[in-house]
Parts: sequence; structure tokens; C-alpha cells
Amino acid sequence: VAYGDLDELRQRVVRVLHTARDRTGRLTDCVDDHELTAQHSPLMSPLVWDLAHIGNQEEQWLLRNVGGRAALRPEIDSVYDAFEHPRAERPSLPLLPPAEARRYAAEVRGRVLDVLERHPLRGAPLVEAAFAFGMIAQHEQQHDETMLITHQLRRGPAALTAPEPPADGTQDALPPEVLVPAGPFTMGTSTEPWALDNERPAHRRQVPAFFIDTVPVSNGAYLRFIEDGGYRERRWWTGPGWAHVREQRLSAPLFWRREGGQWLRRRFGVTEPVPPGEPVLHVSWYEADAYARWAGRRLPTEAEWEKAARHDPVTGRSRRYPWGDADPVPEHANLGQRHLRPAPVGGYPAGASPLGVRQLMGDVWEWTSSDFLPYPGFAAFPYREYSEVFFGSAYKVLRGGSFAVDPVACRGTFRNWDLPVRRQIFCGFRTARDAGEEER
Ligand code: AVJ
Ligand code: FE
Repeated sequence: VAYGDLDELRQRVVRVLHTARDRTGRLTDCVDDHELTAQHSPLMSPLVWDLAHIGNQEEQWLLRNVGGRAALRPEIDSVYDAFEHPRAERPSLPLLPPAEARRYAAEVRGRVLDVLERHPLRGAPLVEAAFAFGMIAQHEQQHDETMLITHQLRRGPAALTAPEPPADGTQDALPPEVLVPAGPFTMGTSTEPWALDNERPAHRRQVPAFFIDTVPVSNGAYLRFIEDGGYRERRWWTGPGWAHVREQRLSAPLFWRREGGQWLRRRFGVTEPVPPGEPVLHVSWYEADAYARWAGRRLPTEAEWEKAARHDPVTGRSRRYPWGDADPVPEHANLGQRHLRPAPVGGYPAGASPLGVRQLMGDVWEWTSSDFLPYPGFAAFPYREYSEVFFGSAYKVLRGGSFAVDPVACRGTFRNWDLPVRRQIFCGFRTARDAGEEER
């Protein structure tokens, strides 16, 4: 997608910035000041930190850097620097109180819209195709997902509501797995204008034939693993996974509990029976990996996941999304916090890949077996701290996006990463296996 027409590009930027701010408002206006400044989990920042951090990143990149404007509040930069202060410490920082944080973010935004109107949007890589504006809209949306995680961890009655996702999904009429034939495909992108540095550049990958689940692993399937004693059997777990499960005494996904012979889970302040047809959520990489072994399978590699999502076997091209090159609409995928839960497995037929794999985009982030590593030819842009400092074997890659992520921050090439112990994020998985000789 090239943005030839500058007016159209400006309109798109205004739209994505507005969508992000609207979402930020919903996530922060639904609770009182006490809730905004409280720390609901040591894993998370107070919501009011996210709010001002969003404004501060926007000020630094769009006002000072792109706009060349004088700093509005340079004295708060260090308070909102994520690398200077780990999340657990942030409640004790001299944070802007809620009303001031809102005013600050709004004032930055007003000036940014002025920069956007006057800027030629041509020249340096940061302004080419309005990259920095797209990056900042994605940044805000990523923090909107982070804030939704904080809401999920928060105790007390529900503060957020949303309509239920379409419940027409079932895997009954679908083949359980899909064969992706051997052959090269193009991974990553060199043309998507708002792709982040770690998605670049496009490069060829050889991928041997493999099978991948048609749909994400459901709660019902995961329950069979639990009931078969999966959490008590050493043989399904990696060494570090087993140590972690024993130490933390894990026996089910986060937010689940068993009561009177029934599995219940808490979801945004409401307790409900675990819905068997929904993709499993809030399992760590270790749990996903153990389930896959128990099922006689494995997690897909990141390259396998992206090939299943983007490769068109007819043309040999890699598409932007499983359904093609068109931007997502609500029929394609459960994205953007329109709903506050994943849709039942088997849903979103209009979003299926050419080979028939469903729900690759939206619903739940999917763990892959891969470490977060740079692609050949990677160049950090525009700052090392976005991805480069995280490369290595500590972090595992997640793909596809959840119900909580906005389309602007999600594509077939988009890469997320987290530690293998993390499970407060909106993560699930699907499994894969090598194809045998006779099946290729
Ligand atoms: C890509 C989701 C891992 O939340 O740490 C937000 C996104 N980077 N602010 C994160 C991000 C800087 C990042 N993840
Ligand atoms: Fe951030």
C-alpha cells in the first residue's frame, strides 16, 4: 500500500490517532482516580502511567523529532522512560495525577495535529509515508492492549462491557488440521509502510511440509490435558517449564479455578463457567509447549505460522493477511476490543487463509516455538530499544494478534514477543506437526 495522495495519507493518520485516543479514553474514563493510580499487579504499571507515557512518546517523536518543536515537558521524560523504571517501581514515581495526565496527552495531541497539517511528509525515513505517525498510533494501541490486561488483572466489579463476538463458530465440520506443502515463501516485508523494524526486510525462507491446526486450541481440548494429569507429568515439560510449574504450583490457565466439580474463570470482573468452545487464553509458553507434546504434536515455528497465514499457493505470493491484501473489516477477524473475549473456535470464515486455516488474526496471540531473533538484513529503526535489545533466546515470538489489538498494530508480518512464563497477556496457541514422506 503506497500513499501517493498526501491528503488521503493525512486523513488516515488523523483516523488512526483518533481511534487510538478514543480507546485510551474508554480504558481510563471508566474507573475513578484511585483505580487509575493504584497498582493492580506488580506485572503492570498504574493505568495513569500508561496514559502519560502515551502522551510523552508522542511528544518526543512527533512534536520534537518530526515537528522540530520545543519540548513541552522535558522534565517528565525520565519518569515515563520504560527502560529507566521497571513496572513494579512505577507507582512510587512522581506521576502526573489523572487530570493532569489527561490534559498533557490532549495538549500534545492538539500540537501534533498542527504539525501533521503543516508537514510535507516527505524526505527523511521517519516522515516517509508518515511512518512516525503510524508508529505512534501503533504504540498507543499497544498500550491500550496493555491497559486492558491491567483491567483483567484488577479485582472488583466489571468496569468495561462489550457485545459478545459472533458465536457461529464450531470446528465440527472443519478438518482438524491443514497440510501446508513444502517450498519457499517470502517472510517479512520491505513494502508495508508502517511495518516496524523487526518485520523487515522481506526474505525467502524454505519451509518443509507441515500440518497446522485449522483452529486455535480450545478450552475443551485443554481441559482434557488437565484432566489427563498433564500438569503432574514430568515427561510433557521442558526442564525450565517443569521447574516453573512446580515452583509456581500451576495447575490450570491463569484466572481459572475449580469449584464444586466445575471449572470457572474470571473475565473482566465477571466469573463464568469456562466455555469449552472458546480458544484457551492465559497460558504460558511452557504450558502451550507441554500441551502440544501431550497431544503428540509441537508448536509451529514462526516461519510456519507466517507461511500458513500469508502464502498463497496459487500465485506463490505472500499476502498482507490470510484473506488477502485488504485492510481488516469486522467480518475478517476479532480485533480492536470490539469484543472482550475471543470468538468460539471455527469462527470468522471470511478471514480464513487460502488453505482454510481460521482465526490466524485476532482472537488470541499465538505462541510459536521460535525465539525472538532479527531477520537477515535487520536494521534497528528508529530506536534500538524498540526491538533490538530484546533479541535472543529469552523471549518467544507470538503471532496474529488478540481481540485486544487494533488493526493498525497487527498484520500478517507483525511480531510480538514475551517471556515463556508470561500468561497475563491475551495469549493462546495452535499446534503443528511435520508432514510424513507419504503426505507431501
Ligand atoms: C511489542 C508488546 C512487546 O509492550 O513491551 C510498548 C510494545 N514498546 N512500548 C511492549 C511497546 C514500547 C511492546 N511489545
Ligand atoms: Fe511504550
